[in-house]
Amino acid sequence: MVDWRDLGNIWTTFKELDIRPIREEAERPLVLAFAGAAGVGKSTLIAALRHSKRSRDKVISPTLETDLDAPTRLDEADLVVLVLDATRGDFSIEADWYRQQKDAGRNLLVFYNKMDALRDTNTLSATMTTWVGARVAFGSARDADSLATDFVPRVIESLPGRALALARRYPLFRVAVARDLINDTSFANASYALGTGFAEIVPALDIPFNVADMVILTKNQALLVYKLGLALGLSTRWQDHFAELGGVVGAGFVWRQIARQLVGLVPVWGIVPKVAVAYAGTYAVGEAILHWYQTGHKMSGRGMRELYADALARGRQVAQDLAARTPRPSLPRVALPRPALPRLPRPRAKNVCAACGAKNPRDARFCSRCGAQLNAE
Ligand SMILES: Nc1nc2c(ncn2[C@@H]2O[C@H](COP(=O)(O)OP(=O)(O)O)[C@@H](O)[C@H]2O)c(=O)[nH]1
Ligand SMILES: [Mg+2]
Repeated sequence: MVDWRDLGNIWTTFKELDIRPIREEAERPLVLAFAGAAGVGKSTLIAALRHSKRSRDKVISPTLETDLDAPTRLDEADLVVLVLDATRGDFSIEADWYRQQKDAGRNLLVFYNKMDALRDTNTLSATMTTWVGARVAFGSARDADSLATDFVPRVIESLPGRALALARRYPLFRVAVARDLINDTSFANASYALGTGFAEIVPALDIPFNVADMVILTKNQALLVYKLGLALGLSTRWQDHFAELGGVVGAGFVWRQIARQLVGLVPVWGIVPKVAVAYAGTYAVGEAILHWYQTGHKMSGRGMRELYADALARGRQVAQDLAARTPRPSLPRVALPRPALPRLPRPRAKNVCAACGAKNPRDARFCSRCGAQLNAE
């Protein structure tokens, strides 16, 4: 029996979840390999992947580093990154190597490194035809920001379904993977809320959800918290998440705080507030956790209020977009008898003189300008 005071409480919901498959996926081994000529920046790139601002993180990230002439143990790799030094113009050795590896069925990504040192990008675009059909990324292994914009999303795309394991082992991917998780779950909750029809306010809670909604939405929120914990490198035991994250998101009763900001708008918006709250409640929890991970501090009360306002603004936008995209039920077409329209006289061609081109009244038989005979109708 659901106790309404427990509705929306992530920590109570946790106990009912089967988190084992998620944990197993996050712990499944994942190996990245970096291949390339000497000095292209493989070791620098590997160090960047492992780097974590939070010193308490001890990350075990299995990587292989190999030259092109001695490709060792690449079968173990889930993804092989071919690292190029963008300042060198000739990649013919790399091109041969790439074709061999492609034929061997390997999962490959081409990375143009040292883009910061490149003077002339024209020489580079000429080499692009070598990698037709491949995933290609550009950046600088020395600059984490440049890696975040291109390299990070390309690697995530290259390893579908492996984002948790990737982020867990290689801290460089953590924020990007966490953001994807937050956005996907918030959007899924918004879609769910849209699908379940009109808002019903739960009287004791001031929340535009019914009991069944709350159970589903909070379950998704709890799963998000657990996945975020895994992606950000926390322990796989949910009890530890409770200790770490409990203080960060409170009792998880974010729905109510968010819903409070909506007071008075419910009658005007119809379905929108429910969908917006479903999005915003999930988004705020995720962002609060990410903030804690990035800064090491719990968000302040003021920070939380700002976060709620931002979350709700996003939620409103998503709700409106979703509602606009949902097809309205169309009425069946009924064949009605067409009313008979009065017949109007058809406009007739003007009476134009074949000899001089002058226009004449329709009933004229001779041209008023040149006197020639007009074609009788
Ligand atoms: N300008 C620049 N230098 C880099 C970059 N990445 C690596 N390097 C430098 O290139 C040299 C070789 O790097 P290293 O990682 O040891 O190459 P490896 O032999 O492929 O492992 C070092 O001096 C690095 O500092 C980059 O993105 N930009
Ligand atoms: Mg090296």
